[in-house]
Amino acid sequence: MSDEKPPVEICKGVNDLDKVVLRGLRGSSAEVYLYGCHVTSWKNNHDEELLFLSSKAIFKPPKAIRGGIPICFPQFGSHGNLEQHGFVRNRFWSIDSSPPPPTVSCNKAFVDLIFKPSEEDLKIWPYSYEFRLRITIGPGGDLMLTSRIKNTDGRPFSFTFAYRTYFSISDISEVRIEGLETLDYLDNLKSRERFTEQCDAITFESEVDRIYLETPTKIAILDHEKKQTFVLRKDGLPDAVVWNPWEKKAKSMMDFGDDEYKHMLCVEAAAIEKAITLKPGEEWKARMYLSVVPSCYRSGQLAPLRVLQG
Ligand code: TA6
Repeated sequence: MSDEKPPVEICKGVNDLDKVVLRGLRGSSAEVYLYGCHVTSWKNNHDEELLFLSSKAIFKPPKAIRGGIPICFPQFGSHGNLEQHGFVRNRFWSIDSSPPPPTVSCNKAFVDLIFKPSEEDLKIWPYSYEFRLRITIGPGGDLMLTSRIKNTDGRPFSFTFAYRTYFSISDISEVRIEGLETLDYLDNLKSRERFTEQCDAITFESEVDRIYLETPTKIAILDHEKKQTFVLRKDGLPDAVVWNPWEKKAKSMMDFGDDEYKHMLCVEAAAIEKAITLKPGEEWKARMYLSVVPSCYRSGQLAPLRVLQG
């Protein structure tokens, strides 16, 4: 009896919440909770964790899980009359019984989850829709999230959206982001005032909370100490949010350790500046593709640039 584990396994997680474990071919894996359709773990072929999950994360409604990849819909942030970041991140999703046809080859492990608003949700946001999310782990360990939102209502509706990925990093003072240089951004620390990025790479020495506008489809997060680069590719998501709460804000969050800001960085594929509007019957699709590559960085030689141009 081989003790090989199945590529897709539904099991119990923290607080007995249902989760799905996806296993790649060479040891990589990912875990998704049905609560919030929340990816809480992504590990490489050496079983090393690539996503940050707070040691104080709360796995209990109505709190969203602190870390991993929370999904923001139908509202990003507090700009609108809904709760911060919308509500699908603190709702229970279900396994999709009629998923879209699999476009993925057989050597990929994937799961399809679906969310449809309840009567209670319709009182908060009065539109009907079907939100399908496919999470796939590739043979090489890449992680892909594909969202399909279909307007099943008789009226058009508009929304904003984000995959709020918390990357696990060695030390916040040792990382830099490439691909956002010269872009305009809205600074959430300055009532969304608009600025232009002057630096040729983004580094961190204080709280950062910015929405970069109309970014390239590829962004690199270089971790010198770990000698690795996260490559974030995105389709249908023009913006990118960069967030690190730093010391003071970290202390104000009860589900976040005081020093944990040193080991996480949020880089979020998003559609914020221009809300997405869907007419009745229309479907919107957005994809985020995460991979991690070894990177050697010697001063003056932006080896990882090859990653962005590759
Ligand atoms: O994505 C960055 C951000 O919008 C920050 O403004 C900060 O508030 C963060 O989200 C966390 O939000 P949360 O509601 O999860 O505490």
